[in-house]
Amino acid sequence: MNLARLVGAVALLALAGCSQGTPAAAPSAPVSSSSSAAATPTVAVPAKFAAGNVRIALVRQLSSGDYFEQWLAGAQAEAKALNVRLEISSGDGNNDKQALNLEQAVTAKADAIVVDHGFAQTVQPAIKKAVAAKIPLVAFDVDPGAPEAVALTQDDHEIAGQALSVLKADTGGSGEVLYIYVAGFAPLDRRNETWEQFKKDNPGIKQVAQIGVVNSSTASAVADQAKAALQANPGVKAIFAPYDEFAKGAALAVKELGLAEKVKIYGADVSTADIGVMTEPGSPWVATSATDPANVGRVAVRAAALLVAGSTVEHALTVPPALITQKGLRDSGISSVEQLTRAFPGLTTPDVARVPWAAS
Ligand code: SR1
Repeated sequence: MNLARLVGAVALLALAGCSQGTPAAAPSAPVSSSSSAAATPTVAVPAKFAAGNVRIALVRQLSSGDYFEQWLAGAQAEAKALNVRLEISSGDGNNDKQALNLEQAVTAKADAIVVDHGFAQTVQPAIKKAVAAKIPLVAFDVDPGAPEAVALTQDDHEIAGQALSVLKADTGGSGEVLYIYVAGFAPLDRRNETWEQFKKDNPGIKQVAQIGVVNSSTASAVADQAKAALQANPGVKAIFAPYDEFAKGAALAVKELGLAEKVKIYGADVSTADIGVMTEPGSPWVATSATDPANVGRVAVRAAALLVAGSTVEHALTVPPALITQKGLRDSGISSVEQLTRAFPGLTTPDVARVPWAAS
């Protein structure tokens, strides 16, 4: 992709950049900014890292789906770069199993623990044990309930807000909407807060049905639910689906019912497969707001590594999203997350939990 095309891509995709809550109307050209410039190490590698003696336990609630696979790939790449052993477990959607895995990480005296998703009531008791055992802990997308832990999130209010800004522009702020949501997942709960406020601010928007399921085959389960909901509500013109597995399921339902001209989808997250779905001919998925999940996985491991080294890390770390539209993707010929992150350096956040002894 040449430079002129990249500049066009930036304008077309309306990248939110690094400023939370402020879609960049006129984003800067896609050259390295100070936040994305490669940095050379400023301090020596701590002995424990140099010796390969650092173990970080990654305790996951979920592992299937594009988002979670990309996130893990980023975490593994960062662990390799920092010479850290990443000990990975997943509850595979079973919260009790995740809690048990977390207890085991505490018992095994990991040097640090990253908790990836989970329900507060099932992980907080074991997080308290980690804190009592002085094991540093980073909690991604789950409230750790402990001020000693670092809480890492994406800016979920902004994710919902960006997608809904396109829904509002497309619908003129009125019409029947199908909403996809499952309560209890912290990022979805935060996006739901924005949706609730959006409905208050836009009384012409009518939520006619709510569906949703999170399991190991979320997209196909949601597709079945969405088909039924669309058949029961023929006036629906928009679907708010703020998780990419929801959006993929919704897209499948809309296409199978032959409604792609009439019903548009506003989602969250991005992957190469998602970009494929958004850009295929006749796709109803017109906008998504997303971080680069691999970058977020990298940030989680960096934050944990800093804590192991005794460095101070802010209690709350937030990764900003970018607004990505179907039109922008098509016009700029972007077909993969790799191309997307090249076009948008703001999707990579090396200054969030920067590790001073590592090159970035
Ligand atoms: C079931 S929770 C799914 C969400 O977790 C991450 O925050 C992703 O953005 C995804 O949408």
